[in-house]
Amino acid sequence: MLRGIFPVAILVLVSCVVAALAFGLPLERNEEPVPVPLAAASSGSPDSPASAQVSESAAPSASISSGEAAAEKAAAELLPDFARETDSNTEFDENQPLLVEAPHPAPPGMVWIPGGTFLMGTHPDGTDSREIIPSDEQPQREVELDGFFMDATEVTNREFLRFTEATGYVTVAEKAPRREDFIGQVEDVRLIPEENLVAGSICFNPDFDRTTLHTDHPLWPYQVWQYVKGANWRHPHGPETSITDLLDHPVVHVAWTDAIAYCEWAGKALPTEAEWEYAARDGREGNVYPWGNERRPEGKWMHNIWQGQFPEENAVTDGYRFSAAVGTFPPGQWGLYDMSGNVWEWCADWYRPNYYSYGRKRNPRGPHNSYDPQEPGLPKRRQRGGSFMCSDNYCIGYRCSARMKGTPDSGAFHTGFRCVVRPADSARWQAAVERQKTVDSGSPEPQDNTAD
Ligand SMILES: [Ca+2]
Ligand SMILES: [Ca+2]
Repeated sequence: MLRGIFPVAILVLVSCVVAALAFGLPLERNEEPVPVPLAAASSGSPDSPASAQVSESAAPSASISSGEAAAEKAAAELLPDFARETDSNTEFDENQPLLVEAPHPAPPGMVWIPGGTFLMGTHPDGTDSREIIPSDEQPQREVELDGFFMDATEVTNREFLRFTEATGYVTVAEKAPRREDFIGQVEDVRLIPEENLVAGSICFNPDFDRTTLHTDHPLWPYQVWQYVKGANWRHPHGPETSITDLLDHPVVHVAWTDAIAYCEWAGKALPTEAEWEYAARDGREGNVYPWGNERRPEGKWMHNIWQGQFPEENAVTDGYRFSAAVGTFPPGQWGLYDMSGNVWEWCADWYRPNYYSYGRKRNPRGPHNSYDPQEPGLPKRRQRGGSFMCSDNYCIGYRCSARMKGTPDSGAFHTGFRCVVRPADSARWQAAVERQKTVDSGSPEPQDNTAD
């Protein structure tokens, strides 16, 4: 049977939205639906350099296709995770002091995030809290991190273009899903019309029927999201749109697996969720936003989000209905831009709502595998920071401590990423740079920063 929140993609594929609504299932009111699986379309795809890493590190990824049994298996794995994580951490010496000073100059486009200790998550009595604190942000806990380099901005279309031109990489959203990819997710895959098995991704539907929108129905968000055939990072709003004028905007419609493929090429990595939150807090503690607790200091918008009542009206008082070019809004003291808003950013970690109750203190890497009680059969990776779609009445993902999740092989028009380089991996980054120099010689791609 169908389980959990069934993604827009699937509803569209089987062309039975009304019937699906009748299944009536769970969607937390404050949860922005990060739609899913075309996901399944590419999981296990052998042509992605990321796929090997995913299957290697994540037993539950196989559970995508096996419905009930997968859910039970995932639930059974909830507790043993603690032992697995503590067994697998050998990449640093706990007796060494935290790495605070940068061991070498920052790679181009990156900034140094000095190591330190911080409080991760939300305390019920803190300024970082809200009326109802999502349970997965608790308990607040002390975390120690060694320093690392982080991209100052979200990865841009210009950077992702350079990657695809060098490697020929094709993203998940650019590949047509296969009927068999949906076994276990759709009751009868034969019901999927052939004409719907086309490549695409998830976008907002600004023309949704406002007369039939009932926000007290748990599945109302699916009325305002749509699967757009031909939408992908090159065509963010559908096949008729392009990135020609968006080269300095964040790349979107990238799945976690796409982000990992980029990282492999760049000799970088996705930040852990702890690294991301620590960096977002910008050396301060207990604040709602990276810059403090005041939404608009001196009346100035500090991030690109949704103003007004979602989904009916976006007042766009920050100047941007969709993404803004990276670096449009002010940076923090560590030089990071858009850690709140603009686009969601993938993190490396698997999702488990109770991870804060048992994760290790120093350099936590997240749980060994995923378990989301809302959708037990679907493994999830973390996303952070909120997007231009986040409003005060819905999602509120632009807080430092807010957590989101998504299946690793799905993207959307408001989701991108940024990378880190940990000093222990500097040689890997340097080697990637040398490889890129070889490929770049003879590349027709226009060079930046040319000053004649
Ligand atoms: Ca905006
Ligand atoms: Ca962001």
